[in-house]
Amino acid sequence: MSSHQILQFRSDPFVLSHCCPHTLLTSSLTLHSPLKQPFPGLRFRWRRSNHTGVRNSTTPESHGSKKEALTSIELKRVYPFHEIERKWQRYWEDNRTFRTPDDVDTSKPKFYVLDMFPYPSGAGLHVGHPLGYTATDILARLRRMQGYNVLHPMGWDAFGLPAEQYAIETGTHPKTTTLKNIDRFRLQLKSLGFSYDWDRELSTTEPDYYKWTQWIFLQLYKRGLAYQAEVPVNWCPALGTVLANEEVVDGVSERGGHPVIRKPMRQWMLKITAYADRLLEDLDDLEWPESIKEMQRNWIGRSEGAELNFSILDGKGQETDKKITVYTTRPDTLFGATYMVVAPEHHLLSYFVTSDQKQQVEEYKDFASRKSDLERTELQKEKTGVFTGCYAKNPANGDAVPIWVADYVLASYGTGAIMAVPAHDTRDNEFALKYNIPIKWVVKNEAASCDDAKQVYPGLGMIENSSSLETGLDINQLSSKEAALKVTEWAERTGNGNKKVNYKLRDWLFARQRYWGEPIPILILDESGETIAVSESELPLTLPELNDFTPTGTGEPPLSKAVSWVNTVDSTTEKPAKRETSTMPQWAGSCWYYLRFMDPKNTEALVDKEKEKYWSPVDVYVGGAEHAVLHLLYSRFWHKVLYDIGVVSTKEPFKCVINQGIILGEVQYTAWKDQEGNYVTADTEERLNEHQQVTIPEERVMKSGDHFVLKEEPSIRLIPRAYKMSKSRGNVVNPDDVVLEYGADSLRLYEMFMGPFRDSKTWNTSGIEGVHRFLARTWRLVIGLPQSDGSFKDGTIVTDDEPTLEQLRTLHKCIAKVTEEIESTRFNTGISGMMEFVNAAYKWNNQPRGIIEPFVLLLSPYAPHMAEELWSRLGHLNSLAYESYPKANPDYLKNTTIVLPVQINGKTRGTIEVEEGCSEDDAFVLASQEEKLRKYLDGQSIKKRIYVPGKILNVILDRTNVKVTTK
Ligand code: ANZ
Repeated sequence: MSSHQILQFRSDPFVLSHCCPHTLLTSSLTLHSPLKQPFPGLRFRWRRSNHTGVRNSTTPESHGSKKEALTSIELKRVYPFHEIERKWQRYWEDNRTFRTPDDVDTSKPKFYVLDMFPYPSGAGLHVGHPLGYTATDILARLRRMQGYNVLHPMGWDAFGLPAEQYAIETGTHPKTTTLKNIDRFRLQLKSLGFSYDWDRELSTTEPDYYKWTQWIFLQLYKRGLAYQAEVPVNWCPALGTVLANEEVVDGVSERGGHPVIRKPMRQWMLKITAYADRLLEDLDDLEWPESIKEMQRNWIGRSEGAELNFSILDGKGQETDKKITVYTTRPDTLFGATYMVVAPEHHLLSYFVTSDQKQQVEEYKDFASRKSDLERTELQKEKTGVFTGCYAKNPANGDAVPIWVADYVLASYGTGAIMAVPAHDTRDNEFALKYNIPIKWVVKNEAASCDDAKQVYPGLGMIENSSSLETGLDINQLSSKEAALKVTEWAERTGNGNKKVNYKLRDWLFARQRYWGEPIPILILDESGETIAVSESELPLTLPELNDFTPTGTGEPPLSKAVSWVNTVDSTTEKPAKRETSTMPQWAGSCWYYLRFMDPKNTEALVDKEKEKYWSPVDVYVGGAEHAVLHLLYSRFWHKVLYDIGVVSTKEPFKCVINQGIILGEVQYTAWKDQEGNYVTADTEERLNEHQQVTIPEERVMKSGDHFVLKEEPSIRLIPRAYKMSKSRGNVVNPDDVVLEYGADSLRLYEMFMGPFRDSKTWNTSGIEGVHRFLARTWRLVIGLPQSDGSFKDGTIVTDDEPTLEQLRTLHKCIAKVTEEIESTRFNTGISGMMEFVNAAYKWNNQPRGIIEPFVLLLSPYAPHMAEELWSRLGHLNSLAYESYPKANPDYLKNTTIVLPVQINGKTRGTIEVEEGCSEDDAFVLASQEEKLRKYLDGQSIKKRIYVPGKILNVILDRTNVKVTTK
């Protein structure tokens, strides 16, 4: 059979239809080589749908994008994903296929792969969710088939603000909203075929779960790691409530636009700072992206420096016994401190502010209370401040320096006061120039000198202008480093200060004035005001039912309205007490859920010790980069506390963390039109903003060089841009629509095929069509072509023939590639490997079982529904979920062609490229077809052939007899 005949036999009408949609139904016998039509890039224009291809932020122009619906026959011809997917989802559910038993055989290796569990929002899943979930699902399915015990659970991070806000607006209880949203999320996730063990599903809002969140809080409390302190909160007088940071936009409440001020309130805090060093050190051994580790390091923000004391001077310039302590990382610049700044909230401010300046200072404090810490420290913002009228003594030289109050100094960092060195600190420099404060250079280096008093040099260098006869301190000519050491030693010796390590990390504000959160299990005794822990045996302390979630107006949390719940007695002393009415922040439940998944039904302990020992740590944890800092830091903190008290056996919870990239909306092409309605090209026109923007559909766009232009008017350049998906932009892609139109396997495959897993990428409907087509081709490769009514026959066209060497090589190369790519989380190139296999297989004249079955197994982690269906049609009675994952045989992976010298009558006349192990006959046929050798062989008769496989072919001609023909 010639290769052409093979192509005819295997020719696939559906490949052809992509390039020629109009011939879809009539051209099924047209002959094209499938190889000439690789999968990507081609599109089913006739299938473009409204749901998945919406792009209309500005005025959309529709032009010739007529959409035709698929007939039911056409739909069937593609492949029956609607039937298959539902069928297998039901099968998995009925058989609890992915259940991880409680009593796994612990002699087997384990693999715990976890998604950052979602907040079940009212909007349902977006296409960003399945990106991470598909990746973890592929890993879970792979490891199951490789013989691991796999833990792959899913749950809900369901406490939080939106449900409560919705409750305030509509009166629907947050629990009702939450359960409804969870049901929807669960349904959506199941429709995507993820292999979660649904028996382990949990929600942070269930008392059985938050009992243990409360238990952990009590362990923290007992160890002095949970305490109360006065801390500033966002207080909105008009709404009478405390607001979360995300509810405050530019100093006003998001709801209603009312002014918000910072007001100190008694709050529960967690002492995460006690773990700062361990949180920092243990980062080093984690297999996390370097960028996340760096973000965590910066957040913890360890810095080394000194605390130095400046005595406050009285009105006559005499030293008082009160001192302001500053924190500095640059003790070497002490002689350059020409003023001091205290934060508006500094505890000594009211003590030393002079009566002349009092009013100005009070007004300034009020002004600063309206800003968040973030706004206050923004570098670009103009610095503001007020002189307090008071001076302090620079301990190094006895100079009197003015004390200012300014909000660029935060009360919450260091000591809330600084020595300002305007020659060497940028912020101080800006401030000093604005308020005419002297600037004194004390550090120089080759690149910077003090010629220009307005210049600032923040680097290190050689110290100058830094000696005092009065104090005897002299650091001139020392390097910054030596000087810093000397100043610190001097300060310690003379009682003027001490060495100090500081952290940016603050203790964690752990209370919210909200209803929809875990109650904090603390009682306040009526008599003494003393706080005591609710007894562990009384947990869970359940949220009382409440119908009115509106703020109390006093700043008291909504729970204070549950009077009969609030008023209680301490069970041990029988003394009357009130319950704490603040609730925990949303972070609480997500801090430890990965532990509960190991043992979700345990009523005696948070997690059984043996189970924890087996499953810990999480091997792969996948989620969005937005959780790179806080969630991971808080979990690590709780985990370390649990480690210290013997609940967990590992120091760190997550061995490997991967952040998936963001999916941006489909690229939108923008053109501009002038008043007359003529297009204006985007590159030359400067005043584009004055023109009307129009969005151009993709079919009217073409690429010209590096640019995109209007097809009908190529001189008009367009601007392509991908935006974050948002309702207002109208570019949100709903996964449900994609599943309906292309099936879950196509969505899974597409999200994996879009690009490298960790990169941001843009949605592209024609991309789904590409992978959908690949799946359809795979289906027909195994099942055969559809019948005239569009349906497919039962069974497969697979044969029991022995696979050829070429088939085995193709398969094993595919196995090696796909396995390697999944293991390295390069899911996109794994798919390319499978596409190459299918392309190659289309050229064969048979599809042996020994080749197709392993391929179906390879495909299954990516497209599990189709793979299960093929597997069952191949005659298997059970799910393939626990079949052995194919292993590549290295014998078939070797580079298989060699260059063989060919001699004619003992003289080397040329070479041929042959497969290793090529037979003598095949080698001879190749030689006789080779251009150079043909002239020696054509028309000759052969006396003898000497063939040494892999080494040489020698053809001895019979000069008397002319017989060979190569035609
Ligand atoms: C004098 C000085 C001279 C400083 C100089 C810097 C450069 P990090 O590294 O982030 O820890 N600082 C101290 N407490 C502050 C507060 N509560 N609010 C705002 N700024 C504060 O930064 C430490 C430096 O930040 C300290 O060192 C202090 O300014 C300032 F050439 O002291 B430095």
